[in-house]
Amino acid sequence: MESDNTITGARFIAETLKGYGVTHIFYVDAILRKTMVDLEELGIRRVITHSEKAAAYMADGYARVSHKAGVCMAQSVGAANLASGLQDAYLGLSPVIALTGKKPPLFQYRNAYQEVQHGPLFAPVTKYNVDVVTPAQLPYLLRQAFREATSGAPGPVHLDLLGHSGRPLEAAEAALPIVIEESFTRYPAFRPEPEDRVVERAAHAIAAAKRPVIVAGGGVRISSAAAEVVALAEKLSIPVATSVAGKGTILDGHPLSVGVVGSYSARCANQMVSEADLVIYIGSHTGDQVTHNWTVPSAGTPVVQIDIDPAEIGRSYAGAIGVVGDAKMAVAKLITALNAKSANESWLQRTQMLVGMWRDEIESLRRSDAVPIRPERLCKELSDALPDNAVLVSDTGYSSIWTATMVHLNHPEQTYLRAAGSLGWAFPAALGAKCAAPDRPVICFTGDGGFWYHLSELETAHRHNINTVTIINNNNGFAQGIPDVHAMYGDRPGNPEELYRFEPVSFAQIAQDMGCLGLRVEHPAEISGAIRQALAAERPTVVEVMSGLHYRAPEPWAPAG
Ligand SMILES: Cc1ncc(C[n+]2csc(CCOP(=O)(O)OP(=O)(O)O)c2C)c(N)n1
Repeated sequence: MESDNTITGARFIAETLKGYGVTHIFYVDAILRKTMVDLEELGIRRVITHSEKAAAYMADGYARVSHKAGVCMAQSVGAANLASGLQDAYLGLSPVIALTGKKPPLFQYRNAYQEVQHGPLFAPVTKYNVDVVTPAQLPYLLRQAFREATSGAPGPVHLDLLGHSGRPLEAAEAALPIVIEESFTRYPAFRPEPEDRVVERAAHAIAAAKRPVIVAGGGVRISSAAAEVVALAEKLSIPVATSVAGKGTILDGHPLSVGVVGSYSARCANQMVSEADLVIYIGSHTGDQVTHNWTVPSAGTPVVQIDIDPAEIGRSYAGAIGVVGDAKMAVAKLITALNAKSANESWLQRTQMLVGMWRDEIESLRRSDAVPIRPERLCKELSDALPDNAVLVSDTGYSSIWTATMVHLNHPEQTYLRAAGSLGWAFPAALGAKCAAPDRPVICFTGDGGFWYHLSELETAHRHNINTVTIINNNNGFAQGIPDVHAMYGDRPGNPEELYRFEPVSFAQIAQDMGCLGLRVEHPAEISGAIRQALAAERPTVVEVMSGLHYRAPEPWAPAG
């Protein structure tokens, strides 16, 4: 599609976003106000949020579910807030395009009101971070923004627009050709295939392994490679662990599934990966969390690593056999290169034994009738009530551990998204996810500490009919750090509770007051009914589940020494 008529910058930006398939943008006024008028005409929803960070998280959740770039915006003074919201997208490899306004050159270096340098704020959280200072740059830099965000390992980009709200660019009239490059309207923009020779080398190592384990990372979701990963596992009877971000690659009930490995993990997954004689990482950054500080597996364990980014190969496990390419294409090629092999029975028995022991250990907790409600029981009820096509969006900390280890995904169409570490991410991200997939049930799982961050977005959800279900594991405080706080006090007198306890507040009541549905659950037997009522409500709903600060999530298993 191409035209070279003279148009306003506003029209150009709006039509380009439309052409790239953007259906919603998330922002805080005042940015591109003239463009907003064109966006309305083109049917793009303009979602004003209550903070720039929430806007970035919404764009992130939108991008993770839509497989398109998410767009967020802020004026000059909002840039720092917006940048802070890109940290999770950067760590989670999510293609978010951030647009900000920046005061013109004659305002620079003379104490301009409300402005610090934006470049350094965005540098650590973007792949691409540039200024747009004249309308003629708009066509090639906006196209480049989509190109950078959606290709290779996806990630956030930032365009700093001339004028504190971008007005000089959007008001200008110029010959601005609108060129939509189809490949970059979604991600992965391209699916590079690995070379035959490296596939053969990896296949040889996999065929020779006696105790192989696959670790599927977030790259499997980015590449939509889950079916291929499971097919590879089944062809050679290889057990599959996942990172938290990779959860959902294989059904939790699959006989080869060993659960989430690393620091937020199922004991059996860490045991299996530790005992492996070959670990096959697929789309995993092999960072501290998925490897439990590089102890699982131990250094020196042979590794095959499939990644789209050559710089990742061997970063943590020296000498890794690298397969560089898109995960879906690479695994498909590996499947072709490998002959089916009869299972190593003793390795499969070991898998079943360790998984069985872990399952037995947690099952009594998942069925607990305790009051206050145990999070494990909440997760079991959530697993049973989760619709086949649900998107489950989890916050970080204990919320990540509870959902990663205790929620069982039973259907291949279910999607699991997790915060890459930012407390409070999940609720706005879930709203963005729902904008991307209005026909899918979107359920957020968060603690009260996480929910406090962006609870004002309940108003946004109500205003835009973004009907998510938010389950709050409400223990009136920050549970995860409690043992450490008490360890720091030791026998010394003082008030450790001041460091983690909040005043009791009814989130269900707050939700009601903001026009949403609020349900409060105090007994385990009521959880299922409340979740089902929330899913049927067709309103933004908060299900506040009264839990306890003293409940501890599973500690990671680590090898001796
Ligand atoms: C931005 C940010 N600040 C601080 C933390 C550290 N942190 C992780 S979990 C947590 C407590 C979360 O409390 P809540 O959401 O209520 O869950 P709970 O532990 O009580 O289940 C904190 C403070 C973080 N991950 N991110």
